[in-house]
Order: sequence, then structure tokens, then C-alpha cells
Amino acid sequence: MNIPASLSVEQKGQLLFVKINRPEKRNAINDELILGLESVFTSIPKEVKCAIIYGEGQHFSAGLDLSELKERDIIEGLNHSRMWHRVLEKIQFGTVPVIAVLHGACVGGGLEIASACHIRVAEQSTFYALPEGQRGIFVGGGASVRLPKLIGMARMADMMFTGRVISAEEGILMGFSQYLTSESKGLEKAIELAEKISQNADATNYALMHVLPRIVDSGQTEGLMMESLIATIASSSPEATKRLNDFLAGRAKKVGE
Ligand code: 1HE
Repeated sequence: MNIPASLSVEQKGQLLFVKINRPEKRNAINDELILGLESVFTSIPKEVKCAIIYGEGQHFSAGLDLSELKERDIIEGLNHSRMWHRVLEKIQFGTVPVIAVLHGACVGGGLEIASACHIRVAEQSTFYALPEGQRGIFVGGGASVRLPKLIGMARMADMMFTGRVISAEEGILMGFSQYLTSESKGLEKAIELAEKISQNADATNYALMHVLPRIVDSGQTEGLMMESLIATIASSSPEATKRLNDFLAGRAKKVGE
């Protein structure tokens, strides 16, 4: 793995902790960092079941490192955006579900990274913005595809038209984050969730990561067929048979337990 100093990666049992570690620049994402994320998410160790990404310092991420932006010509700019797309697809469609723990600024490219994750836990201090509108540029890390699916097109357009800053509470109501915690409690919550996710059958996690988004992106006819196919594949695994038998024999937890 090619891990830059601005990224810390630690495996603890079945969980992988990925920390963006560039607090002096508010975790602004330069090329080294984004390529480091690619390296991490393309070489997840086999025994890992869930990854957690979070930021060091006062902010999750201030987005793209703007000091690198001014040095690119048009073709380099296109390649750069396509590189972000490639890396974020590796997070979204990698081998394990990824939980983002957010605090402070979650803006621009930072918001795009969080959007590519499977679950978002926001601490009270989190705020969201797309300053691209004010900087005279446009999102280039996949936000226009992923963010409207989470919060709706009108809200994303508003954020860019007006520079609106969304609070942690608003982020929950809009559907961007799924959990809101008090300050410094996000990681704890993410670990609790990651442990639950790690206990799922592999086929279920696979279906949620790789098939559900494709169903959502397709038409009803194709979507329903894909659902039938993956439902049949998942329920014919030995793991599913065992879990169903456990429930019928009273050995499995009831809903909510
Ligand atoms: C940076 C960056 C950055 C901070 N690139 N260097 N993103 C933005 O437009 C957000 C710009 N950043 C901010 O609005 C603020 O920095 C924050 C609200 C996130 C944090 O404020 P604060 O008061 O804690 O920090 P600061 O004093 O503004 O910044 C500390 C240092 O980090 C300072 O450098 P220094 O050398 O003067 O100490 C800042 O210049 C530096 N810094 N943010 C480079 N973003 C795939 S396309 C995605 C397109 C985008 O993401 S556009 C949105 C970019």
C-alpha cells in the first residue's frame, strides 16, 4: 500500500480505521491524499468487514486543496476530476461498507467523499457546504450524481447557487447523514454500527453495496428483475439457511433485540 503521511490507516480486528491526517490544512485533499485513499480502498485486507473514515483536527475536510487547482490546464483538469471519480467509486463499490464520521467542515470534495460512503455519522459541529459555487468552479468529485440522491437536486442547487451552509441537524432532516451524535462521540457510534454490519451475511452486505445502487439507477422492469436475482442468490447461501433455521428454532435475536 502507498500511504502518504497525510493518511493514517489502522486495522483493529475486522475494522479498518482510515484517518485523514492533514489538520494544518483542514484536511484539504491534494493529489497525494486522494491517491492514498485509492491505495487503501483497493487493498482492504481480507479479514476486514467494515471501514471507518474520519478526520484529524477540527474538521472532516475542507475539500479540494485549492492551491493545486490553479496549476492545471483544461485536459489536466478533466483528468483530475476523472481521477476523483475513479477513487470515490473504489470507496462506494469496494469490498467493504464504509462509514464516514463527520465533524466541523464537510465541504466541497470532503462532502463528495462522505457522499461516496455507505453510512454517515455526523457530530454536532458538522456543517456542510459546496463553496464551488462561490469559487467560480463546479463540483468535480461526483457530487452532482451522488448528492441529489441523498438530499434532492433542489437542495444541492441551492447550496451552490447561494453558498448556503447546512447544519448538522439540517443534514439529518435532509437525509444526508443517518446519525447525529454529540461532539467527539461519532467514532464510538461508528464502531457500534460497524460491529453490527460485520455480523451480517456477506451476501447481504454485497447486495446493499453493489446491487441496490444499480437497482436505484435503473428502470422499474430491470430493477425488479435485479432484485429477484439478488434475493434468490442471497437466500440460497448456506449462511442464509443457517440464519433462518436459527430464527425458527428460537436461537436468533428478535427484531429490535
Ligand atoms: C486550505 C483549504 C483548501 C483550508 N485548500 N488550503 N474548499 C473550500 O473552498 C473551503 C476553504 N476553506 C475554508 O473555508 C476554511 O478553511 C474552513 C471553514 C474549512 C476552516 O476554517 P479555519 O478558520 O479552521 O481554517 P483556515 O484558517 O481557513 O485555514 C487553515 C489553513 O488551511 C490555511 O493555510 P495557512 O497556510 O494559511 O495556515 C488555509 O489556506 C488552509 N486551507 N482549506 C487549500 N480547501 C473534486 S472537486 C472538489 C472541489 C472542492 O472541494 S471546492 C471547495 C474547496
